Amino acid sequence: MDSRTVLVLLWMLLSSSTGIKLDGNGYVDITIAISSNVPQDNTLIDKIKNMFTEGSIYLHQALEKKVYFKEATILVPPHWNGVKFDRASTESYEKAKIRIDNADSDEPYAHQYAECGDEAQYIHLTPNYLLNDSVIQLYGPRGKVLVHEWAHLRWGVYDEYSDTKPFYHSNGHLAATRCSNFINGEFHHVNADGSLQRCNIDPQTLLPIEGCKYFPYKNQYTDSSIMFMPSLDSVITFCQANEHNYEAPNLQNKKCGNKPTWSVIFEDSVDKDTLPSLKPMQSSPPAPIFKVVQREQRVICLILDVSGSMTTDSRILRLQQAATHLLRNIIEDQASVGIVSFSTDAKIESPLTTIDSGSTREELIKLLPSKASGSTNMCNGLNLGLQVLRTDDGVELGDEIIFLTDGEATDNIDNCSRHAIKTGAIIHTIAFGPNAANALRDMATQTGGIYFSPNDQITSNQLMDAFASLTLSTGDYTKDPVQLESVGKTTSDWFNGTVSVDQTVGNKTSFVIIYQQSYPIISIQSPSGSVYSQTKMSHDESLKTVTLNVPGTAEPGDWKYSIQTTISQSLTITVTSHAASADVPPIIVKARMSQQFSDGTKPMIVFAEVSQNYRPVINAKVWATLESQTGSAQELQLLDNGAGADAFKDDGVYSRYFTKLENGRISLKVRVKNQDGQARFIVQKKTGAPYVPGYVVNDGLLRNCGTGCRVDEAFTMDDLVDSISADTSGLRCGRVQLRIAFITPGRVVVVSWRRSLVSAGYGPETVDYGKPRDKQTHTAKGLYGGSTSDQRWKFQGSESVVELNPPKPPVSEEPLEVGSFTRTAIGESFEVAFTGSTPPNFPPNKITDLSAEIQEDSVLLSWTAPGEDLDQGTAKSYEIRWSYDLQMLRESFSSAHVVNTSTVSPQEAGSVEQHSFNLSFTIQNGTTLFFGVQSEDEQNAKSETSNIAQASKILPDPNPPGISNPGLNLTVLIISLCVVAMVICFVVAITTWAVRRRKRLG
Ligand SMILES: [Ca+2]
Ligand SMILES: [Ca+2]
Ligand SMILES: [Ca+2]
Repeated sequence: MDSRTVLVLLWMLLSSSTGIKLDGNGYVDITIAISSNVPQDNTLIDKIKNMFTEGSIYLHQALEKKVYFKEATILVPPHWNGVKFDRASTESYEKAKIRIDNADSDEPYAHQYAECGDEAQYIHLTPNYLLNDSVIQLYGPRGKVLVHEWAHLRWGVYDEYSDTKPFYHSNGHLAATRCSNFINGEFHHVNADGSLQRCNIDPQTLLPIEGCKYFPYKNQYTDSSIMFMPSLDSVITFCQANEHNYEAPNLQNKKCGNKPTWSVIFEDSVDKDTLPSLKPMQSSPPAPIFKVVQREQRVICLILDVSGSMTTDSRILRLQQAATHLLRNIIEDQASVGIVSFSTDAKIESPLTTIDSGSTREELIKLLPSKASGSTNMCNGLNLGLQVLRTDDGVELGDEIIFLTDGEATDNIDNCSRHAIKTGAIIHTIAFGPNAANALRDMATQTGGIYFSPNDQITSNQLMDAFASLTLSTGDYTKDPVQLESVGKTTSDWFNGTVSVDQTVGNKTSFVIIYQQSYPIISIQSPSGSVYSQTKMSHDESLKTVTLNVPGTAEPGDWKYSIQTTISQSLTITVTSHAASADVPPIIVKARMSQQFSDGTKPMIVFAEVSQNYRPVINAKVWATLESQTGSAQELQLLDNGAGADAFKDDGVYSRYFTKLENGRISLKVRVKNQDGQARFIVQKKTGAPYVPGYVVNDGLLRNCGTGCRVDEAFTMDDLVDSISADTSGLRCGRVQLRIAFITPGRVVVVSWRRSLVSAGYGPETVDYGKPRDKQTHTAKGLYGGSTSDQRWKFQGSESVVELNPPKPPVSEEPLEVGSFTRTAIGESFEVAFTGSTPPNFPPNKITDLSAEIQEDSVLLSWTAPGEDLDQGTAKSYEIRWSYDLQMLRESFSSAHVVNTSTVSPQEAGSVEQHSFNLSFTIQNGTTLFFGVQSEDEQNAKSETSNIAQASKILPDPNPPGISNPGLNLTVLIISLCVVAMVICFVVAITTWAVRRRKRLG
């Protein structure tokens, strides 16, 4: 093993040791943070505990008794009092994977935007969701909803329901988007007054029109799936291959290549190496152990390297400039700060001092070291810093260290870093220059700190950015600094620009200008034209820094700065502000990479999230700059288009692949602008447990009707395979229900198949359900026994009884204009180390938004073009294939029918591609076809197969079933409802048969 491989393994080992992990069968290190926006209510703590205790039992049940919640920590806000909470250690709001905060809606969700199988960002729950028990009715038991959200968060699976495509056609039949295939229900339209109406069918698409809802039967005979509807009592686990609905147009199929959730959890998730071999627990899991902790005012020690090498490139000056910015504009009031410097020896420059005024800040700034010499004994510095942190209360627990150094340690830092990690302090590390020790990164990763590796380019302003981002949010973003601008230029004349102050910010606004050599001429103009000249700014000659603190709340609009220099020098400007109002959270930007380390085998993705109070900001212009230690920089525009690297269109998360990898440490900086005034706040449905409109509680079983009903019979699978019939003699009302049991490896699944065509007045009769083995007999017409006359079938008293849930509280969905704004943000630095000697060639990205339409006999496919390298450049060619069989296309793309693409030449990545073609035969009405696309680059590297698009040929029906007709009487209405329900049941039966057949063949 070479040293690089060791480094990679070590890094992977260390990175997996942070955040949530599995300790045997139990999940530990789960942090649930309550935002400081939440007023004190100690019952919230009990509700969280109950949710996890109940969730642990569901989790255990869902995954074959393999896992449960073992230990969790609840972080309460600093202002909660009256109870002695334990002291928080490294827990923080921003790193917590479960966040409790107010939002526009009480809908629980997981903030998820990575690839299938990747961990999501966090689970969001509102205080009202936890406190108000009426929501249980809408979403299901909290413990089970938690397992649903946990599956998003931990295993990167997606929802199996769809609000946008609740219905689809499956070979001519209408089906509900659901998993398992054996979930049964009915379609109803709920009127404004709460009455039910049958769903109207769109004559063009033959799909129910908007407003039609799927109501599941309260009693189901399948135990999956939690990602579809956790509120159903029988649902306790995830969809496995034998019940998975491969065709449903839901996110799980789209994002995960039509793979069942169970398979993603066991084969692709972060737990894939552990779960398959984990032994089920012999007994029921013990209740989770909870800790409730609180973080009070920040206690920070700056530990600063003043070794001889800090004189290189005037690093010591830049350290002073950036630390001054931190002390003057970033650290909040009431925080305590100590300063330690180290080289050969270490020295306390300032003991812990509580910041209570501007003058305390200036006192601390004066104590920053300004001279550098000697060697780099990091342990001396680290140990003295820890000592300073103990001076207030005897411990370092929950305190913070900002450790800055520029080089390799003279001593062995491993000797002291392990101890420092164990103290429970949060350690942020800034490894200045290219040679800093890896232990610095590990200290940050393992203590919930932030790791930065700024380079020496003055104009990239990275050290200022690093210090400016060392905040520790409590979830109340009105208290945190917001960086509006950070930019630099080397010039011998003008350095001009505009910074937009938007409505959400303006308080404590500062412009900090740093020059390299000689004091330039500076002028700053407010939107209404007031000019701030140099006399209104403060100038620190030794720090080569000019500061303008705008008094009061800075006027919203475009602020213009003009800086003029007569000699060639580097200049930077940093603009920071705070919320304009205590009750309007500002627009914030978070930047991150999909991985903190890459060996080039898996593409890296750059993400920037633009939001305001959890609302996405869309249509903004977002650029990322990725800069290496050597100063080579790449600029990428990040897109929110739902194609390539971007998981969802218009979710305020802007993404792009980072393809031009380079060995070494790389920093990430993002700039955001509302360039053409198009940016909007929107309310967007996130991935999470579904709201259930209601249930069919009387599911038409014969036991519920009057005299003359029969109890349903149980049938075995063999009965089903040969023929199904039921003697309905004596029946006067209701439906016939058949229960079909079949055994899959490991469990018994009971499927119900209902029929609703008992006639009154025709006397005893045998209803032939046909032979499932023969697909042809199962046309919709066949189901009616050959009759098309509605009058023939009458229903007496067994219509569905639907229990409606209260409607979801409405949320304003009006997109709001954002107005001009600018933001900059940096992400943690990351590292690239190729296993081979050359950078890898990436194929075009997988197409994720392929859609298909059939009109007459022509097929129209649309998708977003991938590039030569993932989502950049232009791919060489496309290969389009289709099949009648979805599974066949998924599993054996190259043997599916090929479409001639010789005339199609790919456009540049991000363009809209459309290709229309005729198949060489007439497509039968009702036929469903499946399509997939692969792309190839110049080096013949092939992309993964796209998402599978499906299209059905539907001839418009001049008399579509269910078209609204006010003259119809109630009986007919009910029949129509049941007709729809029957078609669903029919699809179920076919699937059952198909599963059975596959099993036999297998
Ligand atoms: Ca302390
Ligand atoms: Ca997006
Ligand atoms: Ca390529």
